[in-house]
Amino acid sequence: MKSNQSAVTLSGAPGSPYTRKMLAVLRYRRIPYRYLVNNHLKSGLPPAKPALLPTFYFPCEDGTMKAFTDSTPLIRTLETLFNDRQLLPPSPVMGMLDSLLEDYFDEWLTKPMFHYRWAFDSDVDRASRIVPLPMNIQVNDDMLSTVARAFGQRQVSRLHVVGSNPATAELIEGSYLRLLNILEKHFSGHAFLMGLRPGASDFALYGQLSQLALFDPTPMAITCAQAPRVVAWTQLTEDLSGLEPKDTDWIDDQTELASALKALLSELGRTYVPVMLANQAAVLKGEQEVICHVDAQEWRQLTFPYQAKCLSWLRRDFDQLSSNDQNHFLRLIHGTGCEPLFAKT
Ligand SMILES: N[C@@H](CCC(=O)N[C@@H](CS)C(=O)NCC(=O)O)C(=O)O
Repeated sequence: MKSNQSAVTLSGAPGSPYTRKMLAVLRYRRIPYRYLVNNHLKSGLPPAKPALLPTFYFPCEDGTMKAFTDSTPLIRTLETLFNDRQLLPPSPVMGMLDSLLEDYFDEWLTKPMFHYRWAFDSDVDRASRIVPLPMNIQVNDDMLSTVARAFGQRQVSRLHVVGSNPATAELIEGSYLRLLNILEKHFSGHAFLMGLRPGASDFALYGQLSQLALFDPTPMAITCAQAPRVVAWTQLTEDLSGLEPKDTDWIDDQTELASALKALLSELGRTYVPVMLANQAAVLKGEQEVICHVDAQEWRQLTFPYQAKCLSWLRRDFDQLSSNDQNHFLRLIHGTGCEPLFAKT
């Protein structure tokens, strides 16, 4: 693929957290873009395989357009194609931390997001009727009812994919409430997770909160009541085109980190870490189901090969750090429960 001066093209939808993550990245980075709300087929662009939102289209050397998905590598691609206002921290240790937090929001916070949207009647009703609408806003009412019913039923039937069921509901909701408390405290002293300027993790968090804090009625009410700063932060992070970041704005890994992000890392250690490790072990053994314990409670979920890949990417990044940086990073995460992710096996 090659960079050119023309706008980056992507297709996505407002109800897709990963689309919102990438739109916010493009706005912050002042990268011109063309946003197609699911009409890429009309525009003659190739479909992505698997078809995921958002899909980016980049011109290849031979002049054809190629479809790319997955926000995490897409952020890294945009860093190499566009030089200004980069969002990966220059310090390798902070970069590692940013990637770990990004993965937590992408792979764990999506559980509360999907759970709240599809496990409560009021949320199911709103999402079924509104999430599909931007694809064809002029659809007639009869057709809308049919689409809403089919879409809602499909999504509710997929709750198990993120591990949501009556037995895990409390655990998923508890993790969201604790996260809100941690973030509310963090944002009372810091503009972003990565300091006075955002990193990839800030945008991953924003993507999920664009739904949890601003769209779905149950988590929106909880977030507004419990964490007003988190709601305002989500509104602000949607469009950071006016922020003027400086090189000195990154959070200082030597002094600040211990107090600011340790609580967040401990939250990862409590939920995301045991599930990611058990998932990887189950994928390696070819098992269909992950069974592990979170907070001394049983967690069952279909194995998710993609999440095993996410963990291998994090380990690859860790392995590429110098041994000094590895030790520094391990000191930062010491005592949080995140250490087993990077333990030598
Ligand atoms: N890891 C991907 C996840 C993308 C993803 O799961 N997108 C959802 C929409 S938010 C999707 O397209 N799901 C397919 C479906 O619902 O059929 C990323 O970071 O971009």
